[in-house]
Amino acid sequence: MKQFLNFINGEFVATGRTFEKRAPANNQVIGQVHEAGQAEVDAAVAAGRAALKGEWGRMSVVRRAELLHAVADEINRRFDEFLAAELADTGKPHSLASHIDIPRGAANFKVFADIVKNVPTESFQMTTPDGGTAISYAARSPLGVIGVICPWNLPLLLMTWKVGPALACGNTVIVKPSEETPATATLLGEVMNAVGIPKGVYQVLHGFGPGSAGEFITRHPGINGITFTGETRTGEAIMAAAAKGVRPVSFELGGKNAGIVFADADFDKAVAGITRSAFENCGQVCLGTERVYVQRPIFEKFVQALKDKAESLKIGPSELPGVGLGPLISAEHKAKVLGYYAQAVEQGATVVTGGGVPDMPGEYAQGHFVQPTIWTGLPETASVIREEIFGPCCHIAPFDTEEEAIALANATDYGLATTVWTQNLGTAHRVANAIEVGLCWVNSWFLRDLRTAFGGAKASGIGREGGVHSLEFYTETKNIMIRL
Ligand code: NAD
Ligand code: 6OD
Repeated sequence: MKQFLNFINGEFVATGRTFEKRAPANNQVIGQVHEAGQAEVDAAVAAGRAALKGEWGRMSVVRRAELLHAVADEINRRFDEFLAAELADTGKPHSLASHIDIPRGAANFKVFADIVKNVPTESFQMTTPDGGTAISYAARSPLGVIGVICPWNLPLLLMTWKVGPALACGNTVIVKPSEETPATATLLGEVMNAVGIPKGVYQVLHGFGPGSAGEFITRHPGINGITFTGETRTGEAIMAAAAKGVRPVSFELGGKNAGIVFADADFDKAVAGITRSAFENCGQVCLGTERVYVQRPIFEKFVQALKDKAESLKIGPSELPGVGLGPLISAEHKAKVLGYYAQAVEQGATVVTGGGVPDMPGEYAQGHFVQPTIWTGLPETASVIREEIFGPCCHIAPFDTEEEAIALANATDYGLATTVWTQNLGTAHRVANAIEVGLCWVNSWFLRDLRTAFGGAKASGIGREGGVHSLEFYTETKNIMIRL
């Protein structure tokens, strides 16, 4: 049985307190995860602080960047191992993990190493009150030991999206992967040792949130900042923990994202785009579209086309050729999603397609598969329109005017992402500017340029990461003024 150990100060550490990791596709136990407690958190924080004072703290940015390139190269060299680990943990389709999760997991190190190496800081010259001259310049230093608390939906990608810039800026990190997906963060420990990242720079502690590693990390006074991706409610708990000591937080939280399709959109591209945004990764993408608004002249045709697409998705385990929809992550999450499927019916939805559990052969009958599901006919107050489900489902409603579409999209506490489909440039710009989100895609979805700002408005997050924006969180900027 695979053992998922903690990675502390360059060593793999067993604790003897274990919990099971089960495969989403068949619910079989695939490993034992060693839960970290307060003692392991204390040890990791001490090692992280020592590394800041050692070779890592003295290292030039050029050398750090070289090492991070080596990390990316080593992930790519061991691509198949990372892929196998991610597939075993998540059950997602092979094509998805091999094209998105693992390549981005490696790229996150190279991109931020290059950004940090090449981005200048500001400098000003001024005349002093007595007619002299003073110059100011900004100097960046690392924040310190960063707690990186991660979700399970894109485990390697979302973890390295934070670890890459944190290390590029000279910090040390303590990663708490989701209890559902311990594998790739652990494997990355081997990579760090192999390429010569000093001990204590990258560390991994396994466990849960409250009363476990997550809470112990976020409460620890030796943690200088916390970067978190996960549910908004969890963010509230972490923010309360971070308040003690006034530690900064960077939060990427939940969403209830709208897709808006205008009648003038390229119809086939819009259908393909919303198929991805509603069903990719079995709907377990924070940027996913669970509310779709379609302009009335094409409403019926669009609903039929999306139904056809949903019904053509092949459901199955990672390795099934052509699979488009894998399982949900866990039995608990399956119960939550099916609970929403039931509520939609109770609240009067027309179920266009899906709404239940597919017939799966053999061992996969025990897996966490659900049908891709489309509803129409619900009032905007319905729970499946208001609350984040994080499953392969969406409600489609018609709209008449641009103003109505904007108002519908904005009528939520969340503000993460929107995808807008139109061929009218004016409509695209007006709508994109009026939507209250951190990310607006036009005629596209989840298209990424890592130099750009990424994050959520309203209850979907605090702060922005990506490009130079990551530097704002992962460094302290000091202004140095010199009177000449
Ligand atoms: P979650 O909030 O349940 O858990 C995330 C992590 O937080 C896990 O590692 C968990 O163990 C830990 N945790 C839980 N309680 C904690 C506490 N009190 N203190 C410290 N750590 C704690 O989220 P999840 O179910 O893993 O992920 C799904 C959620 O993440 C969805 O809401 C989704 O929208 C969101 N998400 C957002 C983004 C984004 O970029 N905005 C990206 C991916 C996922
Ligand atoms: O692409 C990224 O950098 C990113 N943070 C994606 C988030 C996806 C949410 O599920």
